[in-house]
Amino acid sequence: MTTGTLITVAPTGAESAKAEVPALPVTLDELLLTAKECEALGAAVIHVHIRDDEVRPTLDQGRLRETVAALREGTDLIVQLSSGGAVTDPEADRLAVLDAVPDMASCTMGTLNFGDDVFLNRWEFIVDLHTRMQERGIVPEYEIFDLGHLTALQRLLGKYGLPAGGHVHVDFVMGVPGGMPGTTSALVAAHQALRDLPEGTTFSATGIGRSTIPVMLASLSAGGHLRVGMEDTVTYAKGRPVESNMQLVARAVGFAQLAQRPPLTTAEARGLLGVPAAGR
Ligand code: KMH
Ligand code: ZN
Repeated sequence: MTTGTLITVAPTGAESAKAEVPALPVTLDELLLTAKECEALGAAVIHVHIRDDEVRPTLDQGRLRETVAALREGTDLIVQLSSGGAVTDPEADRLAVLDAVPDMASCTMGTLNFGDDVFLNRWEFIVDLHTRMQERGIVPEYEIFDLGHLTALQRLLGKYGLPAGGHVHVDFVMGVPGGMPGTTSALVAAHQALRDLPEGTTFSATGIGRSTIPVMLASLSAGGHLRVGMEDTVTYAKGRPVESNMQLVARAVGFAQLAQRPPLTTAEARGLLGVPAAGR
């Protein structure tokens, strides 16, 4: 059954430098303002990476807790912390992200080349993330950068059971150099592979860079949801840098409305994903 559209905003990421992308929200105040404005436009989930005082990516525990608290206080958004961090982050720090007890956390389902780097996600590490999230009632979003990651997810769920909340939600991150391409045919292949996962599994998709729009259109037409934001997209159109995350969310909302699948409210999104109501 086709539903409304879950819109996730990923406003910052760990890859872009503030010096090169001045509109990137990097302070807590900037993140909070972005979060409020994106929620007002139709976003229901925020996928969060944070920066330190030198605007480098950080997984500092105090800052993560402060960020979760501020987003909960200032918005109704579902707060999803990245456990992926930056490619240089050690596993222990990535696991410790869960100590900040967000509503959701990302869980990448395998290792891949990531441009010139390697994004390392060993099987035992994935199992640790999944089982600790089960114990703490944190709902995972499984990040799928390649088709084999869905096979790994099937294995994970078969051996260790369903995630907290009982619902499986994946995000196809497409167009990373080293992962699946951001094309309609790759999205259709990934969508078809979901048949091997529990019934009712939902998916979002995000296309990096110039694959943003093709992936958005393909996802909507396949019944999928959308993740947009400056983590993945810093050029709005040829020769036009993105001015703000709000610009990207507004475009996604417009596409969703054209598809007659308007944005889900935050309450509807909690229902879909199995995330407890705000203020638990
Ligand atoms: N920054 C990438 C290496 C996630 O947030 O879980 C990993 C990433 C995935 O962004
Ligand atoms: Zn991320």
